[in-house]
Amino acid sequence: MKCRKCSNKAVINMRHHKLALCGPHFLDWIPDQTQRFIEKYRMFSPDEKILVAVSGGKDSLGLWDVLTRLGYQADGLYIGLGIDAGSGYSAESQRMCEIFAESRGLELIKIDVANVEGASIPQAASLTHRGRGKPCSVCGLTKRHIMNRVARDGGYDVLATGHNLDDEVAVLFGNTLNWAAGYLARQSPVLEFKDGLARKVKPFCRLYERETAAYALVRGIEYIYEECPYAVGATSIYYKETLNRMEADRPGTKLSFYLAFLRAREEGLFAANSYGAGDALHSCIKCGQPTSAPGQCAFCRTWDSVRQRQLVSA
Ligand code: Q46
Ligand code: ZN
Ligand code: ZN
Repeated sequence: MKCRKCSNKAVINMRHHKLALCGPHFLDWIPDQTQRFIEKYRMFSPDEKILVAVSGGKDSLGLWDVLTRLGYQADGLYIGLGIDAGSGYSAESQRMCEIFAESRGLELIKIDVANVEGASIPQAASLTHRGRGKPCSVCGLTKRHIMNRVARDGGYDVLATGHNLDDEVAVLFGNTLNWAAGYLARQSPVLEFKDGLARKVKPFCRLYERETAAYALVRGIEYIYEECPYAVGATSIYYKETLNRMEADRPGTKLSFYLAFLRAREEGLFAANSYGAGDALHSCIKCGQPTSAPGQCAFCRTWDSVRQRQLVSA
């Protein structure tokens, strides 16, 4: 297979785009596409300060790389979850982020959950019995809170995550199977949050996972291959496998499913389920972050109960 642009040997064939590219042309194509999506969805402008949430994986480090190549001011945020599970997952993912930042002279903010909150994510999950033996519910809640806090305290305009098309389509598929209209209304490449929260953006949302993986590989980015050990058996992985089978039979299925959804959303299909002006959020009385009910937010309630249980069991 030859590169469409120069006839050298192609490193990737993107059947859904009917496009094969060599290494150098593919390394240009990914930032070009990303810039197009940034502009199309009005994610941010060159003078805005971006915080990229990095996990040490190919998507988030690839995104950080692309944003700095495009000339944006982007710092990294690594959240140490304290997940070991025999594989040293958190230690290794942190190491990948550090290597990446140091080799490029970039600013990496590191927040260790156990240091700041007094317990690692698995410890907190087992103390609160939240999430039926899996720490994902405490983890998601905690990551969201810390990202918002760091973005707010650091004066960042935008919070960028490395979600790729496969991630977005798996979420969309799950929400569609359940007709979760509220979630469908909120799934978007850009989340404009009021109440002092940073805007959330996903500049890789139209890139297949295969493409972000190839980018990291061709670009020589060192990243952690393993997924978090708690991701095993997640429904989202089952959806991804199902969608991969559909994509193999009909290239472009995932992209057209996602784009058709965005069009329908744009045309107001879920407008009735969006947050309206009447759904004003409250400020958490403890941390000040927005919350749907008056009083403490879910993060503060969860971590207060973790600390109380630690005292009881001490
Ligand atoms: S939520 Fe669950 Fe992930 Fe947290 S515990 Fe691991 S799998 S990292 S996106
Ligand atoms: Zn080429
Ligand atoms: Zn709070």
